[in-house]
Amino acid sequence: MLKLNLKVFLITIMVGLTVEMVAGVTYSFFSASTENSGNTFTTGTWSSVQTGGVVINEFMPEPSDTSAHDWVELYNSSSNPVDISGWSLWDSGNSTAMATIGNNVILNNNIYMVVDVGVRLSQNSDTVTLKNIGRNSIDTKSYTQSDYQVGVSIGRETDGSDVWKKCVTPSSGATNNGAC
Ligand SMILES: [Ca+2]
Repeated sequence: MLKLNLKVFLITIMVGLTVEMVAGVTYSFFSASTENSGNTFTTGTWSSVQTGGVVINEFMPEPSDTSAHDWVELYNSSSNPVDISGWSLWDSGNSTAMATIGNNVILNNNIYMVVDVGVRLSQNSDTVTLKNIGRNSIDTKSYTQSDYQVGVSIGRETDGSDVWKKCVTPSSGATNNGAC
């Protein structure tokens, strides 16, 4: 059973798919061309790349400089790095994403990423949705015209929390704590 698992692991690497390693587990690696017996070696502890924990933390539907682009701040609220390659941001009523994250992008825990989403967020009401590479919704936040104000962002009161506020002091790429 162990050998079978290792073969699957090696095949997975060969076809270039992401391999998820679990924190606290020691892995052994082998040459793909040899049967392995008695030649194991061990590594240290690996941190795990998860698929959850990233949230929409803050967004700006209309910057003070009205010629500037709207933006969405993502925040990894989990305690692990998250692979966000191919994830995308959407607004309502459009069949194309506002922005798509490129390949090989890992968002470390407690880190922010600000995404330029063009000029897509409505001045009336809209919904910002974060989807993973499989186009499954990871997080979504709607706002109404009463939430909309030029130069004022909409953000979580504290990073990752469930309380949303209008942020008169936008904090793109930095903590919302004390700013929203
Ligand atoms: Ca912020």
